[in-house]
Amino acid sequence: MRSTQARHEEYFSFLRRSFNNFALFYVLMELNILRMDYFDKGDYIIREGEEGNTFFIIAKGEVSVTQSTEGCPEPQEIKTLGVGDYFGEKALISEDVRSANIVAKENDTQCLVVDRDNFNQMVGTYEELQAYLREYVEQLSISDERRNAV
Ligand code: WNU
Repeated sequence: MRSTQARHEEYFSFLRRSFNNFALFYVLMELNILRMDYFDKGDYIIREGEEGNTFFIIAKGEVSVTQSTEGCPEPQEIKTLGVGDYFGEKALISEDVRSANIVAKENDTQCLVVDRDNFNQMVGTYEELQAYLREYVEQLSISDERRNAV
């Protein structure tokens, strides 16, 4: 029996190979399952506290993840994400408002965008992917508490 980890790696490697496949990419764009959004340096892709119905995959550029924490007048940078990284899953999975800011770090940052319905369909197909994301999102909530996010 293959480990869950090994199967996740298979899914992700499948996804990576698929996104290199121009035909599939084209079909997903044509079917409006995927769209590309463009941002300039300093643009807010996500704002904490707002409602959100979209999931993002970075196709070009870098973004900064920032969050308001107790006792700090400005949101603090908690990490940066680059090409192939994704974000925005937490609001969809925990049915909550956005829990951090996502800010473009470069001009012409490009993100593939998937809406809630397509995200649920995508994730719902793979029970293990769903379990994996739920677990990950719980970890994010724990690290939010540790840094006293407001
Ligand atoms: C963090 N705390 C919170 C990141 C991306 C994907 C995964 C980490 Cl699986 P949202 C804001 C988004 C949130 C996450 C992202 O920011 N995020 C974090 C944290 O420590 N959010 N609360 N680190 S990068 C990241 C894991 O995607 O989803 O819809 O919007 O709340």
